[in-house]
Amino acid sequence: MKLTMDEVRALAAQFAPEGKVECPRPFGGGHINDTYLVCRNDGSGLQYVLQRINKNVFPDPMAVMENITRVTHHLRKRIRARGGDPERETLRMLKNNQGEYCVIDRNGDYWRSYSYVADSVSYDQCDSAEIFCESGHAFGRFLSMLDDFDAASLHETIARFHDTPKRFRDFREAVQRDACGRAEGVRDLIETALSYEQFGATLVNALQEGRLPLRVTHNDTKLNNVLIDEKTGHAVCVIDLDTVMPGLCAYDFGDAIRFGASTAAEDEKDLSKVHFSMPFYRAYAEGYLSEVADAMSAEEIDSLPMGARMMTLENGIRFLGDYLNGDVYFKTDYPEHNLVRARTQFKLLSEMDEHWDEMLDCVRQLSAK
Ligand code: ADP
Ligand code: GN1
Ligand code: MG
Repeated sequence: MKLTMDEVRALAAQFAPEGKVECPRPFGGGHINDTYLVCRNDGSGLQYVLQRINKNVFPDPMAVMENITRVTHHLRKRIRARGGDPERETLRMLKNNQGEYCVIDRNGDYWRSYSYVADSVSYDQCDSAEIFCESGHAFGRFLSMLDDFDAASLHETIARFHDTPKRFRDFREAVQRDACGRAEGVRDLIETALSYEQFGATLVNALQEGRLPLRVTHNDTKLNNVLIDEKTGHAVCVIDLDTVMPGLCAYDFGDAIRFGASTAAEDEKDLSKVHFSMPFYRAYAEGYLSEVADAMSAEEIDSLPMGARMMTLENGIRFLGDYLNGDVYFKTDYPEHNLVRARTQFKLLSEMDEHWDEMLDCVRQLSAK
């Protein structure tokens, strides 16, 4: 049963030394966790984030926390070494009064708390090429600061997260089960999705054949997972570290593009407003590649635009699959929300297909040595 606000406040108080907090306020536009902003009521005015980890999505919350504490520890060292401010440029997980990183509520859900980055904003839709370019720098720096972190030592917090062929098998199952009788109404979209099944194996095959390297990647690089400094407009901090795992650069580059290089929100109902933006694509690629191109092979560079198509396809089948399953994974505000999201993804994908040559030329030019 859902917790009352008093119960949420009591959980938050466990992360405040004096045990005094103002009433937590829901905030942020994520699809997975429940996020609250908490203010200490001890005269310090300090704010921090309280978050319920979605255990339907993350079956082993302690493994998630172990990854995050290790990765942020490493990032802090690298940020300090380059003269940055670790308190602003990465998250700091807080311990509760018993010295633990998580508290468990009466439903068995895990809650954690971490530093709030003041004077920053995150965007649920991209309307500035400069800001998008900044987020490219941020995710590029994130990758390069983790280049000496042992990828194999990380827990796989969601098994086969970007294994697109596996996502297709799950999608086929959802279509077959048709748990809510919704499949008939969306036959057109199901057929479109299935027509991409063969393409869906491209990156996984390249990885298996050793043509692309595994790196420590973020795996969920949408624009609202980067905090932008309100005053300077520069990216400050990469957040939402739950899916930091071994992965391909193509996943990180690709997911950022599918979300940010769209002229409309991920859940825009009017498809005539949804277009793939080449200028935004270029802006992100400039930011990202200026940080990481030197460390990449030609094949890895070419995999980046492929990642954009792959992540758009993957999210398309995930949203549509969740719609067919009865909206059990992503948070939704109304019954067709996942369907609306799926339609924007397939619209974007078809426009990316049309721009394929330009997308490829762009990353090749930007990384030419
Ligand atoms: P989800 O997995 O649900 O996406 P996030 O960790 O991304 O959860 O948090 C949801 C939103 O809350 C973010 O998109 C951002 O807007 C806001 N947010 C999260 N952490 C912070 C923070 N430390 N400082 C400022 N805003 C934050
Ligand atoms: C979820 O957690 P959030 O809202 O940043 C999802 C991503 C999807 C994205 C689609 C753990 O991201 O994989 O691409 O929604 N995160 C998880 O908007 O499944
Ligand atoms: Mg998020």
